Amino acid sequence: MTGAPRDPETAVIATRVDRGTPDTAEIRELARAADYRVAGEVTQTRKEDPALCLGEGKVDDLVALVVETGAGVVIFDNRLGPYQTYNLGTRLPDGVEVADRFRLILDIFGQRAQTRKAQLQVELAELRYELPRVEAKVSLAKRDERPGFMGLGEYDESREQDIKARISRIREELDQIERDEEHRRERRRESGFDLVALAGYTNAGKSTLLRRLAADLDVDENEGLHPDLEATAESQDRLFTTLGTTTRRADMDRRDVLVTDTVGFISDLPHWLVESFKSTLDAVYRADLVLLVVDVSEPIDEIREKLVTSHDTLYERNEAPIVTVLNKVDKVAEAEVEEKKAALSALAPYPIAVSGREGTGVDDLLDRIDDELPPYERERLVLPMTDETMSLVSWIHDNANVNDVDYGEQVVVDFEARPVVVEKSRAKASELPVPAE
Ligand SMILES: Nc1nc2c(ncn2[C@@H]2O[C@H](COP(=O)(O)OP(=O)(O)OP(=O)(O)O)[C@@H](O)[C@H]2O)c(=O)[nH]1
Ligand SMILES: [Mg+2]
Repeated sequence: MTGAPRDPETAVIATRVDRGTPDTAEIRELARAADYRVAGEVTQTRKEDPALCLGEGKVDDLVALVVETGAGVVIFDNRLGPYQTYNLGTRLPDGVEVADRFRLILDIFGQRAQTRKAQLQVELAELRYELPRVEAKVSLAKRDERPGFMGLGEYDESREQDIKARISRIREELDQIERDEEHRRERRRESGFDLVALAGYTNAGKSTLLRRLAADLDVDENEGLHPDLEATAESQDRLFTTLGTTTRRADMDRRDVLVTDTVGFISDLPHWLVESFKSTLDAVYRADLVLLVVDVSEPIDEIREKLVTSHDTLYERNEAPIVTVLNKVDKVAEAEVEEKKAALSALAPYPIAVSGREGTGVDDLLDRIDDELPPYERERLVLPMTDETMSLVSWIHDNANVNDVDYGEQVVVDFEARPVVVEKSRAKASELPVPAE
């Protein structure tokens, strides 16, 4: 058989469903996100073949298509077992790679991981993907009583140990990063910030909305408090544009709010993959408020399904209130938005409809953020006039909304702030030296 010369960046898609019509839209988008050119697809509706996933005849079609197009990789939308991957590899021309949906997602994450944390999470996910595959090989070698058969058994056994050791080292490092980040969140709250997180499926428009909500980047003179502030939050019409977390300050007069953008969800994510990204999702789990962003231009069934999955992921750990944001209203007629709101009312009561791209509804969203966050407390402190008093007054200016300061024999500060800030100001006030009579 002769065909096109093999190109490692050209992919052929394969999808099998138990029943119904296979839909390859999402897997094509994923392939595109990993920078593959999709040259063709084979699809099949039948129950899974244990050896090859697809049926024999379909695999022949697949091989022919690969030869014809010169594809260097076959991407299955299904999850492939280790043996299926191996068997398919033996059918395909030499050097053609076989990837499944999860392998592809890991590749995309690997390409996008820039921070140490993101890289560790990707490596953890890869090792967790590989571990059961190696374990399967080891147990097979043992069952066959052929340890060391073709040199495989022993190598795999030590590989299994290496993977386990590496997993526990990565976990330790990620735990440390999580502790540092938790500490940073506490410091931010103590300095008067409310923490809001954007969550939702990939491509819903989270990063676009973040830019819309964000004020300038000049957050704070406090060195080191905001090392994750970024000038850009990239948006692209592509799955998984954002992998790390980006934090920016919201443009609000009433409060100091930091908004964090996070990695998007996707359907069918296996548990181990979600777990590997837990520390990224901590920004969501530990926020004071979550904005769950959905693309309102999608079909209602898809929106519903995405909301259900998002709620499952969030409610497991989340205590903060969730506000559903229906984004991309510029793409649909107003009547359709109303219809969809009504249809979703059980899942998403009182959603806010916005266009992150055009800015529609963003003021309503800011009002809603203000309403949902815990109310500010009002306080009036009477301070002795000492040298240290001025530094406390300026601290209060930095961390609260000051209504009035009265300088007389004593200093009277009237302000509103987050409860933690009020508490801290009281503590600081009680530490002020009492002036000598
Ligand atoms: N028409 C329209 N397009 C939008 C709107 N908001 C975002 N988009 C587009 O939708 C695509 C995805 O937007 P992003 O902001 O990158 O989405 P995201 O949720 O951050 O995606 P990930 O980072 O992959 O999780 C981009 O092409 C945006 O320009 C909107 O309000 N209206
Ligand atoms: Mg993004």
